[in-house]
Amino acid sequence: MTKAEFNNRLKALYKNYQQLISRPNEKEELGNGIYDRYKYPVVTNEHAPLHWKYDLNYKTNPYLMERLGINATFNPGAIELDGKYYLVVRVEGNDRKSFFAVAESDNGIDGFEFWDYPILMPETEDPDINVYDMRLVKHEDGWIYGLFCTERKDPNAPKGDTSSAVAQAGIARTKNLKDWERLPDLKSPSAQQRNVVLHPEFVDGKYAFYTRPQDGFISAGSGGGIGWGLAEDIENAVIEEEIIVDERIYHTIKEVKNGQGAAPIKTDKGWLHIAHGVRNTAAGLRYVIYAFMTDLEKPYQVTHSPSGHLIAPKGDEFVGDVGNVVFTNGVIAQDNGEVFIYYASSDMRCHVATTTVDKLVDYVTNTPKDPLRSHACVAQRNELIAKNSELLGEDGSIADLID
Ligand code: M1P
Repeated sequence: MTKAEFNNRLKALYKNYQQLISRPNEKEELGNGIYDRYKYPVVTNEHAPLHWKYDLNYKTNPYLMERLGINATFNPGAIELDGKYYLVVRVEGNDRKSFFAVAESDNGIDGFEFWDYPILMPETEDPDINVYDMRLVKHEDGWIYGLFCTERKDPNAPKGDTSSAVAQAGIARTKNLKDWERLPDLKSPSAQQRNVVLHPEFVDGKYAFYTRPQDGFISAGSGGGIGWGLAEDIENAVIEEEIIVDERIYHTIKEVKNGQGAAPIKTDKGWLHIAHGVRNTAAGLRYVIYAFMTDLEKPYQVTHSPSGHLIAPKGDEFVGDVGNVVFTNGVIAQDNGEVFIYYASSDMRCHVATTTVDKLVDYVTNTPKDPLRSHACVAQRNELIAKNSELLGEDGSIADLID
C-alpha cells in the first residue's frame, strides 16, 4: 500500500468512527409504557477508538491492519458524576480477554466516547485471568466502588481440562474513575461468586453485599439465588453468613440462575432492584431482565415481585457471541426521577432503556405476581379481561373507550 493509499484508508476509517459517535439516537415509538427502547445501541465494538486497534505508523503497519481488534463491548457499569454519564464498559479484545474502559456522554443516550486509555486495573497477588461486569456504586463512606467478577483457572482442574475456572468478586475503589485502588477479593462461604454488588448504605454499621453463591463456574448448583451478606470491613471484606434474598424458582424466568444488576434504587416504597434471570431452552440459556422490590429497613426481604421479565431480547438483540441474552449491571437514577437502564444484548453491545422511578415503582408494586401454574395464569389474565370488559362498550370495542 502506498503512503497515499494508507492515508486515504485512515481518513475513511476516521470518518466512519466520527459519524458513529456523533449519530443521534432515536427513541422507539410507543413502547410498553414501562420504559422506552432506542433505535441504536449506545456503545458497540465500533466505538473503540482507532488508536486502540491499529498501529497508525505507516512504517510498521503499511497495510493499515487492525493489530489488536476489539470483539465486543458489553455489560457496562454506569454512574452519573457532575452531570456527565459514564459507562465502565466490559471491553473484550479479539484475544477473548475482557477489561474495563470508560465511555463518557453528555446526555446518557448517545455520543458515548471512550477515554483515551482503558483502565489498567491493579491486580492482587493472585493475578486475574479475566475481569468483567463491573457494578459501580457511590457508597455513603464517600468512595465510588467497582465490584466485578475476577476469573482464574481452577487450580484443581484435572490435567487436560483447560476450561474449568473459579469466579470471585474483585473489589476496587476510586474517586474519579481514573485512579483505582484494588482491595482484596471478597471472601464468602460459597465456592464461587459472580454478580456481587455493594449496597450503597451501611446496614447495621456494616458493608452489605448482594451475592450470587454458586457451586461451579457456570452452574449455580445448590446456590439458591441472589444472596446477601454483611462484612465488617471493606479493606478485607469477609462475609461469614450468606442468606438468600430472591430465590430461583421452577418454571419461571429465573429457574436456572439469577443475579443482581446494579445497586438497587432507593425509593419511598422500598429498594428497587433490577436483576437478570436465566432459564434453559433447547437452544441454550435465555437471559432476561426482571425487577423486584425489597424493604427499606431490611433490603434482604422481598416485598414485591412482579411476574415475568421486564426486558427480553428483541430484534437484533437476539444475535451475538452468546445469543438470546440481555444482561444489566448499570443503572443511573437521576435526581429528577429519570432512570437510565443500561443493558447489553447477546454479550456484544450496550443499549439504554429509559424510564422513571415513578413508572418502575408502579410497575413493581402493581404488576401481579407469577402464579406459577398455567391454570392460575389464565385465571389471572381473565380477571384483567373481565375488569376491562366493564369499561368497553357492548360490542367489546376499544374504539368506544377512546371516543
Ligand atoms: O453469557 C451471559 C452472561 O453469563 C454470565 O452471567 P451469569 O453469571 O448469570 O451466568 C456472565 O458471564 C455475564 O457476563 C454474561 O453476560
